[in-house]
Formats: sequence, structure tokens, C-alpha cells
Amino acid sequence: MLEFHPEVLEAIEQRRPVVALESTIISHGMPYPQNVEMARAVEDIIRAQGVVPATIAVMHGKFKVGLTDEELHELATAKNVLKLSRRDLSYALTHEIIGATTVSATLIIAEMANIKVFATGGLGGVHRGGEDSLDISRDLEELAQSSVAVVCAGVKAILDIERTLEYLETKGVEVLGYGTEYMPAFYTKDSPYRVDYRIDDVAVIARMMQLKWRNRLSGGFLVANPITDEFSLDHEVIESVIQEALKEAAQKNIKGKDITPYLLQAVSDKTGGKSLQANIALVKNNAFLAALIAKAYWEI
Ligand code: PSU
Ligand code: MN
Repeated sequence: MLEFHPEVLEAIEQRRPVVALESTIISHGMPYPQNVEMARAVEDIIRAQGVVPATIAVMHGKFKVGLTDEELHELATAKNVLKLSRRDLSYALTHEIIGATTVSATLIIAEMANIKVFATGGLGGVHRGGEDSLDISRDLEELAQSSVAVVCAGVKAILDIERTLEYLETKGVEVLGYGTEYMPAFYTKDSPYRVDYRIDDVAVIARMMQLKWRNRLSGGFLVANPITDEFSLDHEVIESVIQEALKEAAQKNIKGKDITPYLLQAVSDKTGGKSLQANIALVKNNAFLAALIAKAYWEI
């Protein structure tokens, strides 16, 4: 079911580094045309490092590993794109509909394609109130099961960061802070919660990946890469915006897989698009770091 873009296939055959990218951030995370501009820019940042980007999605009954420019555009503009996690994959394949992969589904397909590094914006996690709703992103389960390093700007501030870190500990996922001791909070560069290990050197991350997997310790790494100061939003402002958005979502009874896209959109509206700017900047920043990690991993 895997269908490789020729550029990606060539890289895999020649054993050159590849970085996987998710597609829900394109279809559900950002409006058009910023979404497609972001997707193209991110791919170019990776290529500029001599690494091949592979945006992952489900289209025409196939697991796509790398999209053509037309496919990227189709995904960014199509209506009713399905947001996919593990349980949606067979439906999307059977009905040949366009499906955007969340971090969780991207991890599954990246592992099938033997891609070891993956860049995204923010990882899903335990939602606020998750102790009652049981809303815990599938992202955490797949990260625990997939031998892939995910580079993200931490956990979205719309989530319960502390419980997400506890959950990752239970599941055996290393949480590495790139140049930081504290877990970044997506729009803001840190939170009060500590990461397991601060690592300042990509070669060390690559070495940890190699030693973990070579010693049959399967499972993923979370590489938390803080947003840069230039784009980091004020913590107090973003917190009050999130509180408001959460209240509205509860009033409108928005739940399940709709809650994350709803909150991202609401936060963007309430910040006059500032959070969208931050989101774009942090994804680019993560793509760059992921490319460096992929290169360092391939070097050893
Ligand atoms: N981060 C973003 N935009 C997004 C997401 C994350 O900046 O759209 C998406 C990712 O695809 C992630 C998903 O895997 O949200 C998590 O959704 P849920 O909370 O329903 O598991
Ligand atoms: Mn959920």
C-alpha cells in the first residue's frame, strides 16, 4: 500500500537521509493558502540541508510517502479531508478518500517506510480534563510503539502538559529538550515542567537513537525544540485565550477529533493570526532541526 514519490524512493535506495512530515497540520491545522505555503517552505528547508522531505498522507487508496506539488495542493484545498489516526486508515484506503495523517498515523507509515526522523509542529497529548473525558491523543501510543524520533515544539498549550509528560514516562518515551531543560509549550518557549534530558548537540541525539534501536529498545524519541524568541508569544495572553476557547468549545459541545482543529483555529482568531505566525515559524524551525538530526544519524 506504500506509494513513494520518486525523490523519496531514490533517497531510500541510495540510503540518503529522509525526514517525514505530517499532513493534518496542512488540512486541519492551518487555513489556505498559508497551509500550502508552509508545507512547501518546510520541504525546501529540509532539501536545503541535502535531506529529502516526505510528506505523508492517504490518497487514492494508497499510503503516500512524499507528495507531488499537485497532491500537496489538492490536500490543502480539498473539502472533507478525513483526519486520520490508526483506526481510520482502513476506512480511508477502502473508500479511496483523501486522508490527512496526524502525528500518530504519520508515525505508522513512516515506520513502514523505514524513515527514522519526523518533523511536526506540536504533538497531541492528554487533553485538559483528560482524567474525566479520557481524551488522550493516539499520538502518544504510536510514539511509544514506533522507532522514530519526532521533532516538535513541545506539547500544545491547549493540552495538559504535566499529565502528557507523565504518560510519556509510563510509555517509555525519552523526552529530550534541545537546548532547554524545560518542556516547550508550542506557542511559548517553555513551561514549568522539566524534560528528561537537555541535549545541545544533534550528534548526541543521533547516537542515542542508534544505541537505543540497535539494542532492541524499540519505541520513539520526542525531541522538544523551543520556538525562537522572535515568535514566542506571551504566556499570560495565550493562556487567557486558551481558557476562552476551551469554554466556547464546551458550550458548543465540541469533542473528540474535532477539538484540536477547533482550538487551533479559535486561538488564531483571538490572537489576530499571531498564533498562526508562531505556528508556521515553529514548524520551520523543527524541520531544520529534524534535517540536522537525520544527517547526523545517517553519518553514524
Ligand atoms: N499541531 C499543529 N497543528 C495540528 C496538529 C498539531 O500545530 O493540526 C495536529 C497533529 O496532526 C496532531 C493532531 O497529531 O493535531 C492531534 O490531534 P488529536 O488531539 O485529535 O489527537
Ligand atoms: Mn483526542
